[in-house]
Order: sequence, then structure tokens, then C-alpha cells
Amino acid sequence: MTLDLINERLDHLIPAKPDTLTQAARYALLGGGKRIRPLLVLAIVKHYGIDPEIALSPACSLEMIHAYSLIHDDLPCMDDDDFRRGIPTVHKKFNEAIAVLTGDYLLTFAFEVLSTCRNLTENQRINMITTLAQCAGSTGMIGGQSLDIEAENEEINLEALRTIHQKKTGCLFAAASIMGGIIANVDTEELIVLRRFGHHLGLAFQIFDDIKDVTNSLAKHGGNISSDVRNHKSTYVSLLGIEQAEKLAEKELLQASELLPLQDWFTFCKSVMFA
Ligand code: GRG
Repeated sequence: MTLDLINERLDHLIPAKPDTLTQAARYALLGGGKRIRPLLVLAIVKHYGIDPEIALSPACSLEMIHAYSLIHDDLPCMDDDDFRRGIPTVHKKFNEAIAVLTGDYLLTFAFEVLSTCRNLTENQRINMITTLAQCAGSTGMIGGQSLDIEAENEEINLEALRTIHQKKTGCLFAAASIMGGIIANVDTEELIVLRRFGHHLGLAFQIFDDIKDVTNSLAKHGGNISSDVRNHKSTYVSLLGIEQAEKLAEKELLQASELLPLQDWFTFCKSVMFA
């Protein structure tokens, strides 16, 4: 199964060693997660008739960026979360300094993995590195996170929320789609379509995540309060209500599917989002 291939490759890329940094990296990377971004890279490649095996390491590099973003996002100076995926966050299991360094390690190692993909051409490697850097950096995920922090305790409108989430969440989905396209050697026009596809999918994912956050908290009757609520952040649910938020997520999924008909992927996506 594709998920096993991703997990095996991650395990192979960061093999077990006794030092704390490796242990923390493996704790963050191999301790769960839906693997939705690397699975998207493989689905795109497969869509263009290419053997997904060739895309495994680039797909894993994206998961490393995702894992680093979660480690840093959980830190006391950001969302200050004690648990992720039901287990202590990296700074709780180890300590804050190790959590910062583990994130830094995964971020830098992701680019090493991309630059040493021997089964891809130099051009493909450079284009993937540029794409990932742009999507994860100040014009993408980091830029979105910065806007998100500035918006804490502020009343923001739907357009501002969309910008934040397109950058913070959508850009890594766009990176996954574009990297798949680069590996499949599609032309520039198709890469633009893939970028738009990734953004719609990423936004749908974010909205469903906002909805899940609320419905899970409600189900727990006053149990865990989400960090969004704790940090007074606007979400799609706080701005639109659950029903309208759901409609918007479905609309984003529809727009994505009009660009690229990956029906199995959408079904899978929705099933893991609500698992
Ligand atoms: C602090 C460097 C830095 C970046 C922060 C992506 C991000 C930017 C923060 C993560 C926190 C968050 C809630 C982001 C929204 C995107 C999202 C829903 C992340 C969770 O992704 P999943 O559901 O996680 O794919 P799993 O556990 O399945 O890997």
C-alpha cells in the first residue's frame, strides 16, 4: 500500500540512531499522521501515468517540511500545545531547544533529500527545490503563519482568512501538486493548473479541519479546547458557522475536481479528514 511505502521511505531516510536529535526527528515524523501531502504527490504522478515509486523521496521531503511546521507551531511561543496526534508534542517529550532544533533539522534535511534524488534530472531537482522553498517560505507557509499570529485577537474578514490559509495550508498542497507535475514532466501551463488545484484542495482541507476541530470539541462536551479558540483566532466556522463552512469546503473541492478529476483522491481525502 502507498502509505506503507511512504512510511518505509521515511524510516529509511532517517534511520534509528541513539542521539537525541535523531530520536526526536523520528518521534515527530514516524509517530502518526495522515501523510496527505506525500500521498498527493504520488497521486498526481500516477495521474500522469508515471510510476509513483520515482516520487517517493520528494514526497517524503514534503512530509518533513510538514512535520517541522507542526513541531514549531506547537511550541509555547506559538500555539503552545501539549499534545499532537494523541501523544506529547516534541517540546513536551524532549524539551524546547530540542524541538526547535528538530524542526530546523527536518527543514534543512528536506532540501538535502530533494537535491540528492538521483533518479530525477538536475532540472527536475532544481525546480522542485525552488517550488518547495517558495511554497514553504515567506511567500507561502511561513508568510501565512506570520499573518495568522498577527491576526490573533483581531476580527478579520473572510478574505483575510482566505489569504492566511491559502498561504499557511494551501501552499504545501500546491507544492505537492506542482512537485508531482515536475516529476511527471508536464508543461508550464499544466503546472499553473496544478498550483490552482493544490490551493483549492488545501483550502477545502483547512475548512474541514476547522469544522472537525469544533465538532470534536463539542462531542467532548467541554473537553479539550482547541488552540484556535484559546488564542482567539478566527476560523471558517467562527466566521461562517458549520453549515456554510461545509458548503464552502465542498465548493473548493468541486473547483479542484474541475481542474483535475482525481475522484478517488477526493473520496480518500474526505474519509481521512473525518476519521
Ligand atoms: C510554525 C514553521 C511554522 C509553520 C506553521 C502549517 C503550519 C504553519 C502550522 C501547523 C498548524 C496547523 C493547524 C496548520 C493548518 C494546517 C493543518 C490542518 C495541519 C495539520 O495537518 P494534517 O491534518 O496533520 O495533515 P497530520 O497529523 O495528519 O500530519
